[in-house]
Amino acid sequence: MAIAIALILLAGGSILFYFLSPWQLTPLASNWGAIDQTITITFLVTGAVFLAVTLFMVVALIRYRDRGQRRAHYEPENKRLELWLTGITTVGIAALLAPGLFVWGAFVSVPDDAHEVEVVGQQWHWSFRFPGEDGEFGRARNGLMDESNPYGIDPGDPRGEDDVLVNEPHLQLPVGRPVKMLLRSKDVLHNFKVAPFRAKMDAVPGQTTYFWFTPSRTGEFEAVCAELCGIAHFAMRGRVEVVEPERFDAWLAEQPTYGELVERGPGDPEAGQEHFAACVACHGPQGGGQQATNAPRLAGLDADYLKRQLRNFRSGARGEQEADRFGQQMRPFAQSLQDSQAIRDLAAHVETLPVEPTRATIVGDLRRGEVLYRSCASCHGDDGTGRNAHKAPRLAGMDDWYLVRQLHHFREGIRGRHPRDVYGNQMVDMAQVLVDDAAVRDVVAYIGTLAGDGEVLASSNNDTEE
Ligand code: HEC
Ligand code: HEC
Ligand SMILES: [Cu+2]
Repeated sequence: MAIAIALILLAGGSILFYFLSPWQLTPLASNWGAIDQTITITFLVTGAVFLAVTLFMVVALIRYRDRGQRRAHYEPENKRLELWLTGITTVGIAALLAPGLFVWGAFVSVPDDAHEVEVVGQQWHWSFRFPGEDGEFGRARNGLMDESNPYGIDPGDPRGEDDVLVNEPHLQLPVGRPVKMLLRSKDVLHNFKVAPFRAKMDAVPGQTTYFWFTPSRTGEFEAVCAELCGIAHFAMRGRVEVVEPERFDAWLAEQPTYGELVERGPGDPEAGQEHFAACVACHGPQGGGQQATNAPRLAGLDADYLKRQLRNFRSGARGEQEADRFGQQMRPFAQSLQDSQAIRDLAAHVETLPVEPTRATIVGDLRRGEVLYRSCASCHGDDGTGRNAHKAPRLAGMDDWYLVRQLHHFREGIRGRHPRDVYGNQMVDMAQVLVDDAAVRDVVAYIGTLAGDGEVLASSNNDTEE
C-alpha cells in the first residue's frame, strides 16, 4: 500500500512539476514554432504513457495484493492482449515521430531568398564567414588551414577574395530575413545551438551540414556548443545578435575580407619599437616584466593574443571593473595607441623580444599542480607555450605573481566576464577547476617548472614534499 501511495504521489508530482517548474522554454525568436509543437506532442505522448503505466501499477498493486489464499496464474501467451499492446504502442510511436519528420523536412528545405552564413567550429570556439559581394563562398579545405589562413580558404579560387571573415564568436544577423547556416568543423564533432531559435545541428569534420531559420525579433542570443562528449565544449560560447537590416549592413561592411587580410600582412617590428618606448617604464626594457610596477612580461606572447588584449583594454572589455586596479592602470596606455596599424606593429615588435627565465616567487605543491595542469594542457599546451589555434596564450616563463593574480581575477569574474571578452569568458569557466587559493598556487608553481621548450627546469625553491 505504501508503494501504491508513493507511485500516485510520483505521478501527480511529476505533472505538477511540469506545469509549475520555472524551467520552461525560452521565448521563441525564430520561425520555428513547429519545433515547439513537436516538443509539446512529445510531452503529451510520453506523459500519457507515463501516467498509464504508473496508474496500472497502482491498480495492480491494490487489486492483486496478497490476501491469503490467492495464487498467481502464469499466462505466457495472450494473443488478444499482445495485439492490443502492439497496436497502441505503434500508434503512440507514430504520433511521436511523424510530426517531427515533417518539421525536419522543412528545417532542411532552404527557401530561395535565404542569405548564407558559414559557421566554423573548432576546439573551442566559433568563427563565421559570409560569401561577400559575389554571393558565393570561395572553396575552403581543412588541409589548407594554418595560422595565417584559419578558414582554409583556397587562395587560387577568385570567389574567396571577397569572403567576409568574422574571426570571433560574435555574429550579427538581420531580423526577418531567412538565413541558411552552413556548418563546418576543423577537428571534432561540434554542435551549433541557439536555443531561442529552436535550431541546432552537428558540425562534422569533412562535411558541410546546414539548416535555415528566420530570426523573428531583435535581441542578443547565446550560442552554445551542444556537443556533450569530449573536452570543454561547454566553454564554446558565442553570441548571435539580431539587428535591424541597416545596422547589419554597416556591421558587415566593417568586417575584413579574406583579400584584405592577405594584403595587410603582419605588422612592422621597427615601427613597433618606437611605440614600445611608452611601455618600458612599467613592463621593463625588453618587455621582461617588473613586479614593482605590477606589469607582467610581454616577451613571449604571440601577436594574436597581444593584439586582442590591447583591443580589449581599449574597448573596456578588459580592465574596466573597479576591482581590477591593475587593468585600470593599463587601459589609458592601450587607448593612447593611434590605430590598429600601431597595434599590429607593436605586436610584431614584442614577438622579437627575447624570452628569458623569470624568478620564481610562488611556492606550491608541484605534484598537485601537475595533476591540476592536465586540464589546462589541452589549450595551453603540455609545455605551456600556448596554442594560437585555441587562442590560449603562453604561460611558461611568464611571471608567476601575474599568473596567480589573473587566475584569481578569472575565478572572481574580475576579468573575463565582459560580454565582449569572449575568450576571457572561457577562462572564467576553466578557472573554476581551481577550487581554492592553494590550487591556484600549486598549478602556477608547476607552470614555473615548464621551460616552454618542452624541457623541465630544475626548481630549487618549490617544495615537492607534502
Ligand atoms: C603604468 C604602467 C603601464 C604602462 C606604461 C603599460 N602597461 Fe601594460 N600593463 C600594466 C599592468 C599593471 C598590467 C597588468 C594588468 C592586469 O593585471 O590585468 C598590464 C598588462 C598588459 C598586457 C596584458 C598582458 C597579458 O599577459 O595578458 C599587455 C598586452 C600590455 N600590458 C601591453 C602594454 C603595452 C603595449 C604598453 C605600451 C603601449 C603598456 N602595456 C604600457 C601596466 C602598464
Ligand atoms: C578551453 C581552453 C582553455 C583551458 C582548458 C584553459 N585555458 Fe587558460 N586561457 C584560455 C584562453 C583562450 C585564454 C586567453 C583569454 C583572453 O584572450 O583574454 C586563457 C588565458 C589564461 C591566462 C591569462 C594569461 C595572461 O597572459 O594574462 C591564464 C593565467 C590561464 N589562462 C591559465 C590557465 C590555467 C591555469 C588553466 C587550467 C586550470 C587554463 N588556463 C585552462 C583557454 C584555456
Ligand atoms: Cu564543441
